[in-house]
Amino acid sequence: MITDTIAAIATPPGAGGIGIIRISGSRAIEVVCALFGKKPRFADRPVSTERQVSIDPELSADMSPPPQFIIPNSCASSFNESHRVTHGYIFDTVTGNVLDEVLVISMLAPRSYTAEDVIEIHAHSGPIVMQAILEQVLSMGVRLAEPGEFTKRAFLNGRIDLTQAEAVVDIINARSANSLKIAVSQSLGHFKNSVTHAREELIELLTKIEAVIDFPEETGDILPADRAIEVILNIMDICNNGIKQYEDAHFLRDGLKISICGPPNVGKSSLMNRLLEKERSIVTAFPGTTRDLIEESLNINGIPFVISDTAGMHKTDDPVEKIGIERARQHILESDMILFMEDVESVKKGGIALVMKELEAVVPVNKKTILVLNKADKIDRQYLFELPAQISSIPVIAISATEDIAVDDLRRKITQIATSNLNLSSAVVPNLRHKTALKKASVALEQARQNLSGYCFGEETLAIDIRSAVDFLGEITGNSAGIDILDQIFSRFCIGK
Ligand SMILES: Nc1nc2c(ncn2[C@@H]2O[C@H](COP(=O)(O)OP(=O)(O)OP(=O)(O)O)[C@@H](O)[C@H]2O)c(=O)[nH]1
Ligand SMILES: [Mg+2]
Repeated sequence: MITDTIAAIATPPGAGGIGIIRISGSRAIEVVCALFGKKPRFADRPVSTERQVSIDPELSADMSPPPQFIIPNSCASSFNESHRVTHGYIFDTVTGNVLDEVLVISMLAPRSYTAEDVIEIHAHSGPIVMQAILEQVLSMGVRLAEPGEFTKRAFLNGRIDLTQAEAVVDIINARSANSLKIAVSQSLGHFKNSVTHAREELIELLTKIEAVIDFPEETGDILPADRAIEVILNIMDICNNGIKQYEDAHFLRDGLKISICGPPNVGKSSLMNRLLEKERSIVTAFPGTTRDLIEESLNINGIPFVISDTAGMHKTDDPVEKIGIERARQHILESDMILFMEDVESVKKGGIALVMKELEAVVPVNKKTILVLNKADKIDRQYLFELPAQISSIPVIAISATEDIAVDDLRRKITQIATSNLNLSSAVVPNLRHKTALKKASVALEQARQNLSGYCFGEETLAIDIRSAVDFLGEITGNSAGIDILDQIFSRFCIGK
């Protein structure tokens, strides 16, 4: 059970309009009461239940009469009302100095982010004032929160499941409108609901199987195999659809890995810079300029990409180039899409079949690929018109990276290919962790199905497989996630979230 009270600055560091200090736990209200005071009033207008504090002479320089303020002793009545905003001042408990004028929002358990009592102090956002207020809070015996600890408490207190906790990070890190849509859908619990429903159906099935094992005489025909197979197949469908949705759409969250590769000096780095709209890669007229992988994130037509410029591939004895070329080869295997580039003049001379041979030597057949013929500005238009738009299922496009010819067409082609299998109607896109668990659940269920079809291994084995599937689905929502999984997920958060 969680007992201590935690606090952290919840807004980014640096100067800004408003900075928020968040406190969560059973002592949150008591702590803010000790630091908070209503509008300072002068001693000549006392209120009976109030206590006196002095104010920093610097702050009170233009105030008269002398620096003696009176603040109410008890603010508990304001803060004990949930979702109420209270205006006032935070004081240094030792000196009595006003630290800042603030708004305090109280959100009482369980109607808060963590499902505990939560206090938010909205102050002026400057590093010194925020730190001073936080130190006051911590001086009251409150612990500084660890990264993601507020969200972890929301999970441990049962307000959200693990998929919703992960969605919080995805919302913060969303790199496009589509990534945000997926993250918000997940935070609203759409993925959780489908996994929870599937898991509950399996638990019901498991209960029946265990009854058959424990009380064989009494249960009779409690478990018709056809009905059990139907349930299992339905849940396998849910798992397999989730896996497919990950394969087709995970790039909307993680960014689609796209790699520009090809022989040296064809203009790979020039295209990289053109797409990024900045001079990121070094461009020279000398072959072999790019030697290492250069990776950058970019957004094309609302789709997030992670694009790489690679070393030109050719036979060489240069040891540094050799390493770069090996990295490029490896990177092609790891990428989701390849832009294989050639100089259109060499294509005109050597024929497109030769280029296709070079391409097939380094790019696996099933990889999404575009053949990009660069330096179109140097070739006659007639030749460009005659170029095929497609060769053996690979789209071909002629562009000029430096003269910005047809680069927009290339952008459109890239996004069209990237989204060709995309179905965002459900907006549920599992992440890699979910996909791995769905795969394991699906394998366990397939074993259970085979068992039921032939009743070859008996009810005990059937129960083991179904229990495994229940546990794998529980890993997704957090019902059966170990400490290591929780640590891994919450370490991705920032302090204050
Ligand atoms: N005329 C013309 N020249 C280009 C075009 N794109 C690139 N170049 C030139 O081709 C040369 C090589 O360009 P890079 O972008 O460095 O080529 P690269 O493929 O990255 O070369 P490596 O890093 O050596 O593999 C430079 O002189 C560029 O200015 C283009 O569209 N038209
Ligand atoms: Mg280069």
